[in-house]
Amino acid sequence: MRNFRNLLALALLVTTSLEATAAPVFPTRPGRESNNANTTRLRVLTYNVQNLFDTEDDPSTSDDDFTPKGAQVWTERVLRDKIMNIGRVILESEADVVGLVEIENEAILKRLVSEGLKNAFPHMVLAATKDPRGIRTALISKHPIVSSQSHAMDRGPLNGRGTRDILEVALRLPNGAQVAAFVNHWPARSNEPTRPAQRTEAAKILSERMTATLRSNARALAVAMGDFNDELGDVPFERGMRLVDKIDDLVTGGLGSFFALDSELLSLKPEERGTHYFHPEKSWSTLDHMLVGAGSDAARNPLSARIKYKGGSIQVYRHSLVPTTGIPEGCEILGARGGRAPSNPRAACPKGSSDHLPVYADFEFVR
Ligand SMILES: [Ca+2]
Repeated sequence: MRNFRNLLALALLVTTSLEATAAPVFPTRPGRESNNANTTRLRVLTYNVQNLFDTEDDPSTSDDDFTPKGAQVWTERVLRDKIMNIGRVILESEADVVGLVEIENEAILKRLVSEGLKNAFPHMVLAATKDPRGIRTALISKHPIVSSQSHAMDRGPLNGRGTRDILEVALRLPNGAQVAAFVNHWPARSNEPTRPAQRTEAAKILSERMTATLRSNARALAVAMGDFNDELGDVPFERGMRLVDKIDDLVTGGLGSFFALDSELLSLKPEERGTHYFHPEKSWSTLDHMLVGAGSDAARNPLSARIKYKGGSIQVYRHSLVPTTGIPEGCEILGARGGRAPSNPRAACPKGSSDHLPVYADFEFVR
């Protein structure tokens, strides 16, 4: 039954994902999940898993590098290592909900869950995408998914850009608390002068969608995560969203204001709070974030949301596969920029996971 429901959830999203559905994100009927004494903590992890492609050529996308004969010599052996290593990172993190970035398709998401994660995450959903390489955002969860929407990023400066949808997922926790999770992968940094404007538009879309969900669900907590390809002080966050300095400021900021949990890490050195290392400049960037917003009831009285952020819990997760250099490594062949050695392209990838570090934060149920 559980597998059938997963398939149904995926099928529903795949068939409806090209346009956001008009259905309410949260149905009004209360959940029937029983309370579980072990689930008072909700750990949310966001992870750009860097090019989780299968080994098959999809003729409709530019995935050709990631085939056994492609530039990345993407063999089953390499892929198997990558799946198991990403699974190990996620399992060791003890996360309950994971926002994933750079997932090629439904089949590879299912392999990650069944092989890498030993089916510990029975609920999953995948966004639509207009990315030329076909990569998508996704979410996996130990808690039931109530509904999901895939928000196209195709207006203003994003029109014709061909980027990843924002995935919105409604989750219901055992105490009935409602969480709306938004998984993002904004356009990459590059020298193209229009990129900041594209990401500012992405920020506006995210802000609007979070606000709309919180307006209709005053008791919900909204959590946005993913790879935003911007630092918190960058223009897209400054102009595209209304961020407050402290979580308590959400009360006065009200609906439409958001707090970046990783603001709590800004006093750390770049190498301590960085999530991605840019080899050409030998510098760290913090591109992966977690933002929260609260419905109007929760803003007036944060306890009414029945779930709240555990202050100080956010951290960049330095998992057991990170080398002693502190710089995370994936399974790509990148030459001087790390990864697999080009001299032996068919070799396995025993330590590779991703060039991004994951970030997690804890929330507490209020019973
Ligand atoms: Ca493929």
